[in-house]
Amino acid sequence: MNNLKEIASRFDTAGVIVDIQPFGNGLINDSYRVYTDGDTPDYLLQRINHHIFQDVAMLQKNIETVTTHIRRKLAERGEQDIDRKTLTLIPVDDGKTYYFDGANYWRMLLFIPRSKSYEKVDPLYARYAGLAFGDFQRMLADMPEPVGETIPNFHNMAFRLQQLRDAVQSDAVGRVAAMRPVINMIEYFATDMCRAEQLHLEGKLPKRVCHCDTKVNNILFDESGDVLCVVDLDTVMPNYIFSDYGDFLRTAANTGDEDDRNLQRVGFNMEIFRAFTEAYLESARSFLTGIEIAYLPYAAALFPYMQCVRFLTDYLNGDTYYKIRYPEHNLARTQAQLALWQSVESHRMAMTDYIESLL
Ligand code: GN1
Ligand code: MG
Repeated sequence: MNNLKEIASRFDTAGVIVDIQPFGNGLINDSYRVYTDGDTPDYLLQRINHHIFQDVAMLQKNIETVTTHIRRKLAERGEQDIDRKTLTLIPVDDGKTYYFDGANYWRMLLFIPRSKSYEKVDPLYARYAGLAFGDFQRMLADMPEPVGETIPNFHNMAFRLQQLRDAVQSDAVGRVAAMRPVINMIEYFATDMCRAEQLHLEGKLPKRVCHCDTKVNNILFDESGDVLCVVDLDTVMPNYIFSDYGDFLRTAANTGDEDDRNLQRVGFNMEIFRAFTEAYLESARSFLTGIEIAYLPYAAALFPYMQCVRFLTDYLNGDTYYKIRYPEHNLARTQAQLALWQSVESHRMAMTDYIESLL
């Protein structure tokens, strides 16, 4: 706490810090809620994982660009309560929005009061989320400055498969033999699942500025269920809209947990799919192309598949990327995402029919 207090004191905050506590359950960065006394706002202090986000200056610049742009859009709409509808970075003395303590990079955000995030949502909240993502993507469509790729090839399926093949090749911790059936299954569908990259190469699929980490717990809701904002802007970058659509469904429409060890619980909830898709199309249809809409069922399948590949790669590499809570955690995650992917695949036709019925 003392060390954290010392770090927090570098930022231009109001009030007296009375407590600092771990916050949230992200798999990459470490977050702490900074409590202040009296009426002054609380803050969120984050240690940025700079092994993963290697260009911290670019990362922070992106978030500044995005939040400044959204702030202006909200003001133009006459939005009240802007501080709860987008993130606010707190600067350090030198004007930068991050602090390097000699070993780690830190940043500070305003803590958004009276907000809630969820690991699961009902169809009504899925609907609100669908509207919010369409709106978020639309707001980002005319940013004055480009945003950089904070993690190059982040949602490039062909690249993720290459990383898996490299991990299989080196077999760093001797886990490959036991995983052969899963690796073979992944390989069998590899060409199909790289369809987005293929369409892009053919000039048929655009990249747009997307959030790229639309896990359901990255949305803040207010007391009455309305969406306040989408948080965790580290991965905002140009990508296929499939990323935001698919990663939301991967988390919100899973009847089990991302790392469920009881695979009976894992499955794809079509009710959440329908509510989210209907709302997303309501708010994004005006700018989506026919190909983007036609491939939404593919996007729903792509993200559990990609996450399965990423968890498996980390498992084979000896758990160097994601935080784990027990030794076989990445194995459990791999199996749960595999089960989810298979469930999504069994609904592909029904998804396509539903989307056609909306058009
Ligand atoms: C990571 O940071 P967090 O926990 O919201 C990961 C996502 C994965 C997710 C899986 C930078 O997200 O891409 O989908 O874990 N973020 C990064 O839960 O790799
Ligand atoms: Mg997160």
